[in-house]
Amino acid sequence: MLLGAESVGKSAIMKQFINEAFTDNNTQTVADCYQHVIKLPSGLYRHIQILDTGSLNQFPAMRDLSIRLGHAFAVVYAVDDYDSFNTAIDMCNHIYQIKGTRNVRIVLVGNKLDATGCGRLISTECGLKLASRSLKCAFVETSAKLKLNVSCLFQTLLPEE
Ligand SMILES: Nc1nc2c(ncn2[C@@H]2O[C@H](COP(=O)(O)OP(=O)(O)O)[C@@H](O)[C@H]2O)c(=O)[nH]1
Ligand SMILES: [Mg+2]
Repeated sequence: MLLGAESVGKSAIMKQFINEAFTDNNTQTVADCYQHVIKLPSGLYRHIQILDTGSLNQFPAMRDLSIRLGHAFAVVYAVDDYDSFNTAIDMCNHIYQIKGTRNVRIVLVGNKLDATGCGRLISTECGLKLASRSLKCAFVETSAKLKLNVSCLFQTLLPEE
């Protein structure tokens, strides 16, 4: 399940993973569900469903139901958007709360890695520290635009067997 603030690039990451393409459009997502077959490191194939949440945040009851049913979560922020970083922190804690345990597969994702220089507000160290020390979850930085680390993200997110 892909969660995070509006416009951080959730749909772009999804499209890069499924279609291997990047289109620079900013269409709002309500909630898109993708079916995909992946090959696991063990050699087995698994059928997975990925839910790209957008405006679902405006429907907390539905969002929380999806969280309750979900197996793995990518919580995305944009490295050039401080508010989205705070939203991601809140979202991770919210997932832990709903699941009632910290034993949940969460990957904190800093997207828009290509926005370097003055565009970047959240450093790699900052994201990594938060993930490892406070949230105790995995961490990856991606660029949906340049297709950096997108497959790595899904590898971390999905089960090994
Ligand atoms: N520079 C850059 N822009 C991106 C990246 N990913 C998404 N975007 C842009 O950010 C905007 C929002 O993307 P979208 O996928 O719709 O965000 P969502 O609301 O989280 O689904 C669009 O204009 C995308 O082209 C990225 O990795 N780098
Ligand atoms: Mg979207």
